[in-house]
Amino acid sequence: FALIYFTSTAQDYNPSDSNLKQRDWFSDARLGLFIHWGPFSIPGSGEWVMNERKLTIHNYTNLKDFFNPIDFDAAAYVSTAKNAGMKYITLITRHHDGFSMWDTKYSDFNIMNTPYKKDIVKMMADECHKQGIQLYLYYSLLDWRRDDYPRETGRTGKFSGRTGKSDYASYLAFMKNQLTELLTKYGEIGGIWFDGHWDQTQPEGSADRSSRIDWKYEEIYSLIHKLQPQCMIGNNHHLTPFAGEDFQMFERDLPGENSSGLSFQKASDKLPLETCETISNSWGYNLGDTSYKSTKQLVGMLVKASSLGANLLLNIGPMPSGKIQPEFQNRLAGMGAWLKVYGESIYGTKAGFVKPQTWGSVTQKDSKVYIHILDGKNASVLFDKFPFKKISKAYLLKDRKPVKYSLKNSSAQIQTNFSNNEIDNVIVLEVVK
Ligand code: FHN
Repeated sequence: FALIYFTSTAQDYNPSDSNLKQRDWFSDARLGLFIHWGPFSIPGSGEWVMNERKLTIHNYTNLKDFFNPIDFDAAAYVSTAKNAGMKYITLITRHHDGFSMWDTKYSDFNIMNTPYKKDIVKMMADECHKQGIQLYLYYSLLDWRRDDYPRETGRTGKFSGRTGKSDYASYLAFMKNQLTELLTKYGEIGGIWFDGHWDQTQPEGSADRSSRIDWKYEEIYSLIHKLQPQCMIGNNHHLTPFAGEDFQMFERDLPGENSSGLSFQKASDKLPLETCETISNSWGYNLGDTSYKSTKQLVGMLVKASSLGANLLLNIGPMPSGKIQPEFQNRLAGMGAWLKVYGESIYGTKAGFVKPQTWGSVTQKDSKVYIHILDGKNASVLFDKFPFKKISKAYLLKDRKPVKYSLKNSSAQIQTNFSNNEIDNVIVLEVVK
């Protein structure tokens, strides 16, 4: 007789109840704060500065001796996020430059070896738990400094200065050790946000989008789910979600669009969705980038993402000192003020019955349909396949002023001739299914 052993792998992953609950929570949350910050902020040229300026490992490593963010205030970060109407924070713990923002035993290139000497992940985790906001952790799979990371390019050139032989088994053990620290020392973590998979994807343009290495995700993912079953896993690989993942993200793109040229994946109809965007054009602090989006544009992004059933993870790149620049503060405050009035049409909503239109977008919750008029030029909007039997009421969300409408033979027309400067005129339709 034979004994059959079942091992739990990512392939046969069954999310725990706590994980399903976390997914539901996440889907309702709709807005989060992405924070790209670390010693890479010092030169003020974005988080890719090491790569773009072809800095040697030796010279780049010197940055840790200058990282002393005396103005960093975790409590202020968390309250800034909360006041912006954000429900979670996704913090860079280690970007592609390999710097660890926490007290890790597994790399010397970490925050405790800077003049600052304080564990930023701990300060943020403590404050998030205190103020009741969820913490997600960004972790780069790609590393520009470590010898064992399997990348041959630049190994001998000026840029890298890497000397040893790549050794994925060793690199994987390192990542597992670090992830274990992150998931055992900082309380409950909402999710892990992986990035950098694309570094190993076959060259652009090739029909084969597979990876040059086997990342052994089943080992990484099952470790995470074993340590914290509720912890959601997302991977910014720009592909269809892999087994073991709990949410799907789209970088600088709405689900189903590929305007950035990065998002080849179809939107999942099973997993929660998230799209990430920047306020200026940069992720990390960039002195030269003043292309700030307006509050109206940012609200428009949030509305559009919500209308497709996705969260918006909106990024700030704090200054090297730890200060959040006023241009970001100002827009975050603007979004918070807008959400105070209109939050009902965003939080806890589902995708609308139509895709975003030139005039705006639609979100839905129970028997309410929210028509977001982001561009009020049209006198009315027409839905020729309106999927509800009846409209029992139509009014402005802001002040409940009635709005004119008609519904005949599944064709609904809603009057939208607004001559105001609202960021978004939100019309509520109370409908019968
Ligand atoms: O290379 C990174 C980039 O620096 C940034 O972290 C973004 C965020 O989505 N992800 C990568 C590019 O895909």
